[in-house]
Amino acid sequence: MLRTTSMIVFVLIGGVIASPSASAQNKASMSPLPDTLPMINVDGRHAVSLDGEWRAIIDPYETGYQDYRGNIDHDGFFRDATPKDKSDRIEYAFDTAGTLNVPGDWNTQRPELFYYEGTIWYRRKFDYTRKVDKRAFLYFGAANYDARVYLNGEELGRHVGGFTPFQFEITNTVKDGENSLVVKVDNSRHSDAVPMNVTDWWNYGGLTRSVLLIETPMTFIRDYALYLHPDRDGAIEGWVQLDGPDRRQVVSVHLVDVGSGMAIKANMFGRAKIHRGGLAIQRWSPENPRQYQVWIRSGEDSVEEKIGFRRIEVKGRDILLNGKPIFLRGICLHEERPAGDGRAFNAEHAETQLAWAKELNCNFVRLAHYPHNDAMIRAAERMGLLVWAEIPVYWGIEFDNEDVYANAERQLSETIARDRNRACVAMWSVANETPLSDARLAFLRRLIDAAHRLDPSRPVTAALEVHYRDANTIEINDPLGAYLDILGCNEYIGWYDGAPAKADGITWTTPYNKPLVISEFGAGAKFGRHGDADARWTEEYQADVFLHQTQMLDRIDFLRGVSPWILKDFRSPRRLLPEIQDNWNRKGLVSEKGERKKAFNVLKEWYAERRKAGK
Ligand code: GCB
Repeated sequence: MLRTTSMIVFVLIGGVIASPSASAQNKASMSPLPDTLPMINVDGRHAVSLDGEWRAIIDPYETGYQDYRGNIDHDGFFRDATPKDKSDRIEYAFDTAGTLNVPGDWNTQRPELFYYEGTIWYRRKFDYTRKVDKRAFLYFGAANYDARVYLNGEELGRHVGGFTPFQFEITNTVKDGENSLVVKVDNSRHSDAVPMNVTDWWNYGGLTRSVLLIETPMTFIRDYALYLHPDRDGAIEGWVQLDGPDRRQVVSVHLVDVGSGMAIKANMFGRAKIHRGGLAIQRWSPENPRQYQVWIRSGEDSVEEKIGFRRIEVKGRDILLNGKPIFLRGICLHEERPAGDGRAFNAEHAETQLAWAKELNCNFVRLAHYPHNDAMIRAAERMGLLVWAEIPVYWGIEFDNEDVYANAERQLSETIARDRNRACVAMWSVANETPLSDARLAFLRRLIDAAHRLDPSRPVTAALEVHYRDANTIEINDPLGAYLDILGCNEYIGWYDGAPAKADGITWTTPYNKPLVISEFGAGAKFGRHGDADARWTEEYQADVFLHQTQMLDRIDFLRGVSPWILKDFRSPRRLLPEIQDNWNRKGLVSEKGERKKAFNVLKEWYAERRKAGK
């Protein structure tokens, strides 16, 4: 949440400069949220959904925001305040405007919005009764990309970044009776945004995730972390952070299924440290995705959710899950609905796609290229899939721009804050295919430090680009590798880089003593298009790429995981080839309708063999 850009820059940059760097092997405990970040686990709280039909005014010239000279109109033409005089509202009317569903992208709700990029004003009315002993918050799961929020005509604040949650406290702004909530959402692309103006995915705009009105007691449980002690078996550690006037309250934490509880008094900062040993805890893993019902109570407040407990570490070239080396059999996913177009936003969307991943024999998914919705992460945890979680530092963003850095770090903080209690999240990725430069190295080193500082318990990775040492040797020597815990690398041998058989002669090497995850490889194929294995866009060609690739991957001795590109065909404005692409990136193993292409089975069988061989 930010009220002005300059404020958030100050907060974040100040944090970066003042904080020591940490490493993933560092066993220090995770730090609580800065006050600018939203509360966690909103599903486990007392909330009223504001989802459903919202009135929507499509405003490509931002008439509700700027006057005819292009100046910001501080009277808030579209903010839907009580009319001040008769001349108000001559040229717009929410009451008779069309509607859009929330959550949901606008592009797939009305044909005329399919390619729309710009501003839409959303309005939703709700009734409220103020209570003396309660606080009220508006919580947005995500709005792509730039959101300004107004309640009863008053600006609450602004949030930039399309894939992370934000909240505004409205305890003193909300009124008894009818309230008018207006949100200006602008998905215009900019070269100094994160992501930048060029991406290989659809720029779905709107209130793409749920909106909630959350009530809490005056002092409430804002944030917490609970995790397995890094060295001691059967010990849970963590902390609970209270927010409000009575910070020195007692906090109790119950692990319901093991019948164990603990009660600790919070300190003057509202922080209670948790430690409990001697617990018979089964560790979460893809084979046994065991979760425990956890209740946290303090004063009038209580939250609950299911949490899995596990350990993830990197040792030399191995990734260890609960102390044992694991090979990550993965697949990449975009956040799109499994059938038809549009952004995914609920558990059903998540479960359908993750079931396809399970059918492929996966134990891992790379959630590209931005933080996916909370329902996706929770479904992955329930279903036993480890997650590579990522922020949209993608391609050529402005690495020498301090505001861009602040934006990227804020999105990283918001992601880590929301998901740090998820056992399935195995690593944070800070970048995808970023070109080598000094500015980029400095930017990403800072971001890696920030990830380690915000969450010392998880490894940090990035999807690097391929560099050839000679015609037959790929060497992962990107200087960023020195700062990552896990090396990620995207390569397209057989598609952008030579013919499929080129993979047969390629050797991989690296000076780093670190595990490698091949975070992308793939080839385009239109479902139902058949031909010889050397005919591009056929299912046979794609399957051939997967055959040669998997044979090559078997020869990389420091390979510890793979996530081919990609589970399902996805919308992309960069994919222009008529009759084959038609604005779809066709590298999916299933079509946009869920039909399996031939390569699906190639990968499925290879993963079955790897699983059988225990590697
Ligand atoms: C990549 C990008 C991914 C693209 C993919 C492609 O390397 O990371 O976002 O969609 O290639 O299909 O070209």
